[in-house]
Amino acid sequence: MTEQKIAAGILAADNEKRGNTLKADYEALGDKLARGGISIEAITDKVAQFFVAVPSWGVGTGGTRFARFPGQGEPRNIFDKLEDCAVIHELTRATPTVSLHIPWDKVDDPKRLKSHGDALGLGFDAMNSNTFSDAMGQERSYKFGSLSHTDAATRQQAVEHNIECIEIGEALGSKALTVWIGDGSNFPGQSDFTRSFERYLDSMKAIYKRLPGDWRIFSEHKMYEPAFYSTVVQDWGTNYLIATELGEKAFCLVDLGHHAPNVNIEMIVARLIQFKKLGGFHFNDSKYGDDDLDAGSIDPYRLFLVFNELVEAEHRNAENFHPAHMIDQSHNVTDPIESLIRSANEIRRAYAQALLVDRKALESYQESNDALMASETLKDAFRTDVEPILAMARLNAGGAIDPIAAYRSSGYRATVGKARPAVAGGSSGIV
Ligand SMILES: [Mn+2]
Repeated sequence: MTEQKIAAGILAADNEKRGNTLKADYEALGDKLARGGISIEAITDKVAQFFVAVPSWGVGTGGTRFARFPGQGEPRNIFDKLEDCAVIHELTRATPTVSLHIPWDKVDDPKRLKSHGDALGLGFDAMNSNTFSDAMGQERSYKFGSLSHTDAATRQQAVEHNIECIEIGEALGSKALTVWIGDGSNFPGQSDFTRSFERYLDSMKAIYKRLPGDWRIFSEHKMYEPAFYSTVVQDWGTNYLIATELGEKAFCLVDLGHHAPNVNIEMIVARLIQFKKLGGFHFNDSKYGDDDLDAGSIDPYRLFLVFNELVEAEHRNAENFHPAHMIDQSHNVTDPIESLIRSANEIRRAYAQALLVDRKALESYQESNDALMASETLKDAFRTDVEPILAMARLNAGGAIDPIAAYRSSGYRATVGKARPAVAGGSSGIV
């Protein structure tokens, strides 16, 4: 029996209030879609089967380089974090797994963590290593890099840390390791591009060797930051080279915030799918850089266009296509639980809208070079208000018609605020 963090009565009462309106809206949308030959039930079923992992670091308040403003009832450790993640899944029914970060979520006994997850109905998604900051008591510093460091012993330490992440993940039932490094340089001439990339590849090969047969390894590129002049894994081209050099269990992870403004991310996604190297996503949104804002909060059309490529690949049964969906956000001014609820819904919204694209018509407009109608075909789908589909998918699965309203009426934040004393620090960050 799964332990419930939100009282069943509160959820039922909130759903009861909204049930009739949802039924009417769902029927109206169903009629509209049926006129275009689309079954609303088929779309609702697909949406209900679409899941995204919550990052453990996302349930704590984030921060910027300037300050961190802790919120009420912040999780003190990974056990508290899992409880917050359970709330998100209970209400959205879209987030059954959590992505952990080591060492932030390191515990003495991973089996205890696994049981805690089981009790809450949560599984474990990709493990994330951290060699972009120094852990307490660590022998060698990552100030000048980790997997690409000039010093062999520092590289070895970073390799061993990644192997430890795999071992913890094995105990938890995870099947993937995500590697993002902060390695790079701040000044022209500071490091040799070729030699540092060679060292990185050698280190990754050592980690890859230890990867269990049914695991995947994801490398995540990022244009800049923390290094401001050059970054070892700076773009999808380098990322593709890594995945190709390592082998068939290696894939590229696309973090939506890790590109220059205006970069055509959906096109990068299409290329990686075409060459069978798309590993998955870190969803978030941004205005300027790696802002880690809520998915779809700045540019929902871009999120839709990314999903348009994913649905297109699904539609044509693209080979080796099973991307991992994960959120990677940092919440500075909102209740992290609310931001993650909203993001999970926005990601499903983009998926639902992309499922509505008339692919036959689109292809025909593309072939006949009808630019306007091709563009309108996408906009038609994007303009459709799919909220009744999302709400019905949640309701059918035991979730909330309006998850944020149900969360607010539950008083969860105030309750944990009493049980969890305020902490000054906190294990969250930007990755
Ligand atoms: Mn990321």
